[in-house]
Amino acid sequence: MINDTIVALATAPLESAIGVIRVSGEECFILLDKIFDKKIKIEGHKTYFGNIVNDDEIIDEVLITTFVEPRSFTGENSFEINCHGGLFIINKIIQTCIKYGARLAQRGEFSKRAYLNGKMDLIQAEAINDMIRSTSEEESKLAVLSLKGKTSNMINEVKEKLLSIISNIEVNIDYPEYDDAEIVTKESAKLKLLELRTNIKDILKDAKTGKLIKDGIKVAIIGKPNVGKSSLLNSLLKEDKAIVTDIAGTTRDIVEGQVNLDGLKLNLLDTAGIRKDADNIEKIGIEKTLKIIEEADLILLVLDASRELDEEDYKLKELVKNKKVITVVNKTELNKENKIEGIKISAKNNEISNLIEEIKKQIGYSYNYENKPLLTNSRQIGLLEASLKNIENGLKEVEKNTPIDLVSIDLMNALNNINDILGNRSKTDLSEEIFSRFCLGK
Ligand SMILES: Nc1nc2c(ncn2[C@@H]2O[C@H](COP(=O)(O)OP(=O)(O)OP(=O)(O)O)[C@@H](O)[C@H]2O)c(=O)[nH]1
Ligand SMILES: [Mg+2]
Repeated sequence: MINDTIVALATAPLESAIGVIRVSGEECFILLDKIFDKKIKIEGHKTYFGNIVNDDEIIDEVLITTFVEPRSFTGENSFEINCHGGLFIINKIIQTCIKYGARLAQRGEFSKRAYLNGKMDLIQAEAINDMIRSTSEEESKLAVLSLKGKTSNMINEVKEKLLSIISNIEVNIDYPEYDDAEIVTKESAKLKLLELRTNIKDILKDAKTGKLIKDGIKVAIIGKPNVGKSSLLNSLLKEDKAIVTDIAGTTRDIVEGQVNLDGLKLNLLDTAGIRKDADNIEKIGIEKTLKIIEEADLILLVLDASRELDEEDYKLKELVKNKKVITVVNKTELNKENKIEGIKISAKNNEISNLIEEIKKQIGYSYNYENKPLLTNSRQIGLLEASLKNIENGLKEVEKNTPIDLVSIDLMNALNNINDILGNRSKTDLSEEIFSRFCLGK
C-alpha cells in the first residue's frame, strides 16, 4: 500500500522569521512539481530556491529541501519548505498542498511513519517527544541517549539473554537427542533466571531516578502558621512568589513553583498553615493542605526555632509520620542554641544550602552524567515490570520442579513484554495513543 502524502507545520504556529512545513509520502514529489515554480530533478538531499505557486499566483519565496527515500526522517520521500513565518502565508501554503493531494498530518504521524518504516524503534520514537518536552539539562540528555539507541541497546541486551535461555529450553524439548545443546537442568535454568532478574531489577531501580529527572518531585511545605513556609518557598525559588507577612494565616491557597536544583526538578507547593482556630477561608485552605500532604512525594515540615514547640507541631509530626519527611527548623538565627531536631535553616537570610543537600539525599538522587541510559517512560517501565513478574513466576515454577516446557510459557510472556517495549511485536496495532501525544509536524 502506498502511504498517502501528509503535510504539517513543523515549527510553532506563531509569527516568526521562518516557518518550516513538512511534507512526506511516496508520491510527494509529484505534489512538489505542481506547487514549486522551479522544475527540479530530484536526486537526493538538496536545497532549492524558488516560489510556491497556486496556479499562477505566487504565494511565497521559499527554500525547498528534498529527502529521497529511504534516507529521510520518515524513511519515505519527503521535503521541507522553509517559508516566511507569517501564519497567513503558512496556512495558504498548507492549503495549496492539500489542494494538490496532501492531507493534514495527525499528531506524531511523521514519527509514526519513521517507526513503521523501521527508521527507529518505539523507544527512540518516544524519545523524540521527550526531547521536545524536556525542561532540564538532564532530561534532554536522557532523551538524546534514548534517541541515539542507547536505551534500546540496554533493553535489547536483556532480550538477548532471555532469548538464549528460551532457545536453550526449546532445543532441549524439541531435540532431546541433540548432543551439542547445553542441557537445561533445574539448577542451570535457575541460575540464569536469577541473573536476569537482578539485571532487570537494576534497570528498574535506575528508572526511579529517570522518572525523577523527567517528572520532578512533588514537595509540600507544611507547618503551623507563621513558621516561614512561604519564605522558604521564595528562598528555594529565588523569587518573591508567595506573600510573606508576620500575620499568621497569610497563605490561604496553595502557591506553586518549580525549581531546578542541580538538574533535579522540584515542584514546590506552599500551603496554608495548619491550626485549630482558623476562620472559614483558612479552613478551606487547610483542607487543601491535607490533600496535598497525601499526594506529595516529599514533605518539608517547617518548625519555628524562635518558639517552643507546641501540641500543634507534634500533631503535624504525627500527621505526616507515614510520609517521606524532612523536618526543617527555620529562623535558627534567632535562637542558635535551640535543641529542636531537624535541618537548621534561615529562610529569611536564604541560608538553605544544607536543606538542598538533604533533599537530594532523601530522594536518592544519584545521576552522575556517565552517559548511562535510564528508563523514564511509564509505558516502558510498566512493561519491564510486567516482564520481571513473568520471570519471577518462571523461577517459582522452576523451584516447584515444574516441567521445563511449562516454565517457558512464563518466559515467552516476559519476551512479549520486552518486545512491546521496543515495539517489535506487531507494529500496526500499536496504539494510536502513543503517537497522538506528539506535536503536529513531528
Ligand atoms: N527571623 C526570621 N524570620 C523569618 C524567617 N523566615 C520567615 N520569617 C518571618 O516569619 C514571618 C512569617 O513568614 P511566612 O513565610 O509568611 O510564614 P508562613 O509559614 O508562610 O505563614 P502562613 O502563610 O501564615 O502560614 C514573616 O514575618 C517572615 O519575615 C527566618 O528565617 N528568620
Ligand atoms: Mg505562607
